[in-house]
Amino acid sequence: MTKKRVAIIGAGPSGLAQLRAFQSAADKGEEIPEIVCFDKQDNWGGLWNYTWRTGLDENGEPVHCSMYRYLWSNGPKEGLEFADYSFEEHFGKQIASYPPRAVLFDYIEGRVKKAGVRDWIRFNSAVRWVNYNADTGMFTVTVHDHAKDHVYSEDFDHVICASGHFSTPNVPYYEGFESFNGRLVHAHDFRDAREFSGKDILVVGSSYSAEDIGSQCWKYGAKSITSCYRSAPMGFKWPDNWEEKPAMEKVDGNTVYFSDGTTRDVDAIILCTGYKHYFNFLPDDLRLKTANRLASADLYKGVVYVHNPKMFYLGMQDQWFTFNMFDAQAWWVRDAILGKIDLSKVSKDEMMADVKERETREEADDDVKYAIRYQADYIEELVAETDYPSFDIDGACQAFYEWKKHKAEDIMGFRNNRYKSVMTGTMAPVHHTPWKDALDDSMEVYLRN
Ligand code: FAD
Ligand code: NA7
Repeated sequence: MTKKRVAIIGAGPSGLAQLRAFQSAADKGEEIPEIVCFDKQDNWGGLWNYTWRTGLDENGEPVHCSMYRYLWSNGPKEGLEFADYSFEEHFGKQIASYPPRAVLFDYIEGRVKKAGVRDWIRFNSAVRWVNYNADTGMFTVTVHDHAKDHVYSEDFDHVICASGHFSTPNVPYYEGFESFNGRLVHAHDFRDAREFSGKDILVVGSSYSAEDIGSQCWKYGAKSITSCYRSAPMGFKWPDNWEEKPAMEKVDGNTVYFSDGTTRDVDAIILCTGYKHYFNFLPDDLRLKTANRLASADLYKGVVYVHNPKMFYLGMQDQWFTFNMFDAQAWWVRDAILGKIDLSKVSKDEMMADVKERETREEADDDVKYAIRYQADYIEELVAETDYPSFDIDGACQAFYEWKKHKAEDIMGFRNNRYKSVMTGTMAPVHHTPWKDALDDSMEVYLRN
């Protein structure tokens, strides 16, 4: 019998979790399918693979990266640690709790280097289209190999979409944008905070990007930061040169008008207005359409596409937990593909009921602690059904609760705190330099504790 073939779209943290999941089964002597992972970038790591480029990449593909220089983890690393590969195993010692991007990239890469799965990935390979043929029960995946400038198609028994959902920017229009006399950019294209040193900037939005990009610009010398919200303020105790305003109404020249009747003159507007789930390589019958939420639409167990259960999605939820949640999902999807979890016994109605139940439970409370616990329960549920090493998820929740408290206490100082690893039980060291003074965030400097 010929081996099953599985296509994975994306070699970011989710796709890499899937490769590691299959490799760990193979390591235990299990028969695994042929795995082919496609990534349009020339390296792995997904969003963590930093590039200075914006707009189109060297191949003419939309640049995937939404990360920027000087980005440090926005949550404690103790909440995202892999259960099968600790920070201590990777770095040979415990490290401080909010690593810069390069340090987390190194950690992500360390596990898959050790697993030896790089050969399973075809880089510079943009998936152009996926088609499901009901007669053969196979997917045809069409790929542009940019290295050879060759477009080809191959058939697969399963497709796992791990292409991320924080890359295609949601860009609203406000009156006067076309004649704004400064720099107008979406967070996706923000790269270097030093560009805004000495400038008056406006960040639009009240979520992670607004908070962090505003904070970056503050750290690297912006003259003033104004942030404005559509629904609710972030409400942190901001530094003196940061003011939070209600919704922006329009722009005239360099003057921004807010809904409370006030105005502000700014040099730059940074739209931190979120991202779209965008899959231009998927037809209607396979394409996930969901809001950015914890209970993603149309995904049984958060991973199986209810309209075609041979197709899976990883990491499509809004995220408190990241790397270990992707792992929990990847191990579960692996076992569904290996037949250890029998999806043929689950009807479409049962799958839809599962999705509905998750949505209702998410909507039952809008408290932050509830949301963190909700996602922790989800991870626990999946981990219990596979051999992914179970870990102290309650402990990880505690780290997140403390993180929230630390942010409320000191938004420019929360990254100076430390937490205990739930994988190894070791307390992180205090970082040698307060975040606001740590202008050089290279891996070498960060690890000099
Ligand atoms: P991605 O990392 O987006 O990877 C998707 C991969 O799919 C990419 O490599 C891309 O090239 C590939 N791809 C896409 N389309 C195609 C195609 N058509 N063909 C072939 N390949 C394709 N999480 C944290 O835990 N801590 C943080 O501090 C943190 N900070 C963040 C900051 C920013 C600015 C953003 C945007 C996100 C942040 N995240 C953070 C969340 C982030 O979503 C996850 O950490 C993680 O990167 C998600 O992994 P993923 O593999 O699902 O998606
Ligand atoms: P999010 O978390 O999706 O937040 C988007 C923000 O943008 C949110 O405050 C929205 O306000 C706001 N928004 C969206 N559309 C508009 C318009 N039209 N006008 C004004 N404001 C708008 O995206 P982020 O980029 O902050 O975070 C994404 C990931 O990156 C996150 O997981 C982090 O790990 C890093 P709303 O509250 O909906 O009114």
